[in-house]
Amino acid sequence: MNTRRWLMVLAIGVIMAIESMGQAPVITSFNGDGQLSWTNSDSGVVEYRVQGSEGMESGNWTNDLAGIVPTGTTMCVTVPLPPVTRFYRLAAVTNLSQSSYDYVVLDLSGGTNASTYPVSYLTDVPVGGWTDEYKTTKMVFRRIPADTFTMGSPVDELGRLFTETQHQVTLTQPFYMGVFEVTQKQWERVIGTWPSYSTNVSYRDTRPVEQVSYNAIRGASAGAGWPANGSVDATSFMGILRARTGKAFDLPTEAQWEYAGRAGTTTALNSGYNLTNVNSDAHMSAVGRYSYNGGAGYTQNGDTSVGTAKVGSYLPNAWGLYDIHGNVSEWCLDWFGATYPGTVTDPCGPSSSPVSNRVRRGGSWGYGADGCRVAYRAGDILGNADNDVGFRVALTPGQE
Ligand SMILES: [Ca+2]
Repeated sequence: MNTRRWLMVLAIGVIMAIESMGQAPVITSFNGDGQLSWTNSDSGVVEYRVQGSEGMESGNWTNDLAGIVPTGTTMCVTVPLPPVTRFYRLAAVTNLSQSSYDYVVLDLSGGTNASTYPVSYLTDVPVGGWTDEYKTTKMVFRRIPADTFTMGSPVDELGRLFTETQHQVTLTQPFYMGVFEVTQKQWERVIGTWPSYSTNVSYRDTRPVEQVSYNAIRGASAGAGWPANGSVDATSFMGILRARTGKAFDLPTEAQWEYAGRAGTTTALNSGYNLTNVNSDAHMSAVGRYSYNGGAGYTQNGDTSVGTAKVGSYLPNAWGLYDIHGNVSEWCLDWFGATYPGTVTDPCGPSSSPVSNRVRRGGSWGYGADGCRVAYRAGDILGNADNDVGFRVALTPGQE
């Protein structure tokens, strides 16, 4: 399909110049903040992305502005503003399947009264990066490729526990993992409550939600069925997300969590470093909030220099995931077992736990460096809602 619609942006305003063929969508608005949007009403399978150029005649449209949108969805991207004169177009994409998108974005802005949470797709981090919008009224997920990796820690890793036996794990399906821990504002948009210990209203929106139990996230009835099934209670956080998106959002399995958290690394920290101290460690200080870079000073009404940090405040891993180490410890789907099985494919944890412990991973603001290692494992009782435990959301295609 040779279809193009042009949008020319000048310092004096916006002119839409159209070269029209077929049924391509039109760029419908361009506001003062550089927000360019359109709705793809094409009834076919063609998808579109925004491309920009310094000159309409140059033929150089390599600056992809990262907005692919399937049929029937409204897309909005941020583009550079004048005084630079730029031209934008929608380019048809005919050979990308949905699984090729690098990011999924959920729009939670409708809040608790919304009947749907729109889902859109991005091929890259937006121009300007992940603004607070993506930590409050939206939620963003990164595509994680399928592969085989070594789970657990080597016997000589400083701070290691006996529960971290190394073994080969194969994940046969790519999945999407939350770029950030779920924040207090995101929880409020879905559930309508502010359950967290850190209550300072000037900072709470972009802090991770805590004091949320596994039962509150997935439900104590149907949601207790993992690994026999992936059901959740309709009134739980995941139940509401599923009802409003039609997609089977859930916690990650413990293997998905560690694989995504490592992003290819085999060291204690996903920055490629091992610890030199089990308590205060300079490399740990760079990748997450823990006891020795502000965590220990927590107070209920403190700002983000103590207790939990604003999500995304420290260095991400190679796949762009933030706060794998520290901030809040993160619930995973699986029952906690002190030992790992051998070589496994798509593991989903033990079939039960004698003490009703589900896995939580990554350590928190209350831990030393050894408890924030990517291989570190802990378990917690289903109904516990500790002030250093939160979660991030995952989506595994095929489980929808
Ligand atoms: Ca964390």
